[in-house]
Amino acid sequence: MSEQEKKISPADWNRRKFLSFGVLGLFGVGIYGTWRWIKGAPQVDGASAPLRSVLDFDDRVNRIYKSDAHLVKEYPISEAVKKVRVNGDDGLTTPLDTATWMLTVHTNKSGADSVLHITMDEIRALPKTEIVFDFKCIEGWSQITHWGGVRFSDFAKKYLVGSKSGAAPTNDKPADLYKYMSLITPDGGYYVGIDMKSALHPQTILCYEMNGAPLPMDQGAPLRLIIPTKYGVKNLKRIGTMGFSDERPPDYWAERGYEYDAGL
Ligand SMILES: Nc1nc2c(c(=O)[nH]1)N[C@H]1C(S)=C(S)[C@@H](COP(=O)(O)O)O[C@H]1N2
Ligand SMILES: [Mo]
Repeated sequence: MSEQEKKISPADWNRRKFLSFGVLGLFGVGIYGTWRWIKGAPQVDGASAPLRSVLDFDDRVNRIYKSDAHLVKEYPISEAVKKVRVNGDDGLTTPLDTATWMLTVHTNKSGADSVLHITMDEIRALPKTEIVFDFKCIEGWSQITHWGGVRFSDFAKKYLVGSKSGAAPTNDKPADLYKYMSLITPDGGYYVGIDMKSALHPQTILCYEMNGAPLPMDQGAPLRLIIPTKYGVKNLKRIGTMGFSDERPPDYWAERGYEYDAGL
């Protein structure tokens, strides 16, 4: 036996055992207590209240650090994949006649519920823009994809929606903007809430083309949202109804425990 290896007396051994098991036990009780606290807390939007406040804190950090000047990286068209993945068909399973489809918009102008019905021809008549970017899904895949349509900001300026007064909406006048836009599929099977600042972001588009061709049905024809500053979940396919409010609109995945803003 070397000098360093001192003998431990049985009493000392017992004391050490008692201490370490005690610490381990307390640690366990602590974890169990925290778990009980999280489980027992009331549910807020599909997550227990303590977890939901962590998710909301995340949203706030994102909002502070990601201004609308922050542009998502774009790629040359040649890098866009030809076989675009189809993910999620909630709200797409009911038959839809794209020829008679119209976009329903609840403008909420001056707080009154006025409704617009806008055809695909009217939407196609607006300035067209294209974007190639890395589309990211929270399930852990991403794809460089190519989309075409009208900037939401151009649409909103043309139809004067998104502001409370009915003036052209702009991020320069936040007091006159509704806080949220809601989008719902025609059958109500999928729905998202988008903060207005992100909706008016220059890369957010109401999309009707993919790879230079009309949007396929399973990708959300006739019109979907493409919002590169957010995860796939917010890129609602097959828009039926659009609305504006200061309250957070119902959101399919936020109700199932995901972060509300889903910002990137
Ligand atoms: N109507 C509708 N839109 C939806 C979904 C859905 O299930 N239904 N899934 C979302 C998710 S999770 C992702 S990742 C993208 C996928 O778009 P893609 O199918 O065009 O790849 O659509 C989003 N929009
Ligand atoms: Mo997704």
